[in-house]
Amino acid sequence: MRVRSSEITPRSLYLRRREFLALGAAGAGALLLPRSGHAAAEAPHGRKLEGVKPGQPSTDEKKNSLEEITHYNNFYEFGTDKDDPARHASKLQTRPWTVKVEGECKSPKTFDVDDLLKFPLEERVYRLRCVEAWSMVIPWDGFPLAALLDKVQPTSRAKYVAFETAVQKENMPGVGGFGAIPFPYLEGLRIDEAMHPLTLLAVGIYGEELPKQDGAPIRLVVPWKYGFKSAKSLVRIRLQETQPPTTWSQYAGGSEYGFYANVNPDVDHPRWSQAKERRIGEFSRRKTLPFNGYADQVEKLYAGMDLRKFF
Ligand SMILES: Nc1nc2c(c(=O)[nH]1)N[C@H]1C(S)=C(S)[C@@H](COP(=O)(O)O)O[C@H]1N2
Ligand SMILES: [Mo]
Repeated sequence: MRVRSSEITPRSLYLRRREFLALGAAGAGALLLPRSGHAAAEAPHGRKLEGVKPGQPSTDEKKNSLEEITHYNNFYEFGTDKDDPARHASKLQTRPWTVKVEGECKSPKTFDVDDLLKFPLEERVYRLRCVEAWSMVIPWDGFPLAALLDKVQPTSRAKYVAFETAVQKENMPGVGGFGAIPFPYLEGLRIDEAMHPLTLLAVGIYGEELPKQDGAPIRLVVPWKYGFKSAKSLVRIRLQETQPPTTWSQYAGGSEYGFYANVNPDVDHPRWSQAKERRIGEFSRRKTLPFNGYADQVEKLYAGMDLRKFF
C-alpha cells in the first residue's frame, strides 16, 4: 500500500516518509490507527467547561469522535506523523500560560489563560479542511477572536494580526530537529478576517478543555481557510500595519502555501488536486466546497480580489 502524497505536507518530509515506509516500519494504516503498544486510541479527557452555550453557525453534519479528533493531528512541534501529537503532546506544559496581545492597539494586555476561559463560551461545530485534502467536523468551544481584540482597542493602523505559538524545546520532539520547519509557528490574518464572527479562539472540544494535541490551552480556528491557518497553542497576538510573515507561506512550503489560503476546490496544490477531500472516518471522497462551505458568510471579504493570485 502506498501513502498518498496528499497526506503529507512539504516535499522534504514527504521524501523522508517514503524512506521510512520503505523500511517496512509502517503501512498506510499507520496514518489512521494508533501504534501497537498504545491503548486503542483512548481519547484524553480534560476538565469540563462550564456554561458553554450553543452558537451559530454550526453544521449539523456528523461530528468526528473525540478519539478521531485527538489521534489524527498536525502539530509539527511534536513530530510529522499523524499520531505523533497523540503520543508526545502530553509533555506540553499548559500552566502557567499567558497570551500577550500587543502592537497597534490602545491598551495592550497580557491575559492569563484562566481569565480567557471566563469569556462567554459557545459551541461552534465547524468543518476543518486541511490543505492535505482530509477533513473533520469538530465541535469547538470558544469565543470570537473579535471579543478579545475589542478589549485592547485596535488603532486605525491595525491592518493585520500576527499570531505566534508556543515553543517548549525540551517538551517538543519536533522542534529543532534535522529538516524540521522553523519555529515558533507563525500565522496571520487581515484585520477584517480576524474580526469576522466565524473566527474563533477555541479553548475546548466536546465541552472539555482543549486536548493538548489540538492546541491547548488556546488556539485559533478559521474554518473557511486551510487548517494550517488555525494556529495551535497561542502565546502572542500582535496587531500591525504590515502583512506578517507566516511559517508556511514564507519559510516552509514557499509558494505552495499562500497567506490567504482560503479553501478553494478550483486551485490545486502544486502536488495534488484540491477538488475533493477525505472526511476522516469515511471511505469515499467528497467534493470540497469553496471557502469550505462558508462562502455565504465570507466571500464578500474578498470582493475584487483575484483569489488565484492571492492564494
Ligand atoms: N502550532 C501549530 N499549529 C498548527 C499546526 C502545527 O503544526 N503547529 N498544524 C496546522 C495544521 S496543518 C492543521 S490541519 C491543523 C490541525 O488541527 P487538529 O490537529 O486539531 O485537527 O492545525 C494547524 N495548527
Ligand atoms: Mo493542515
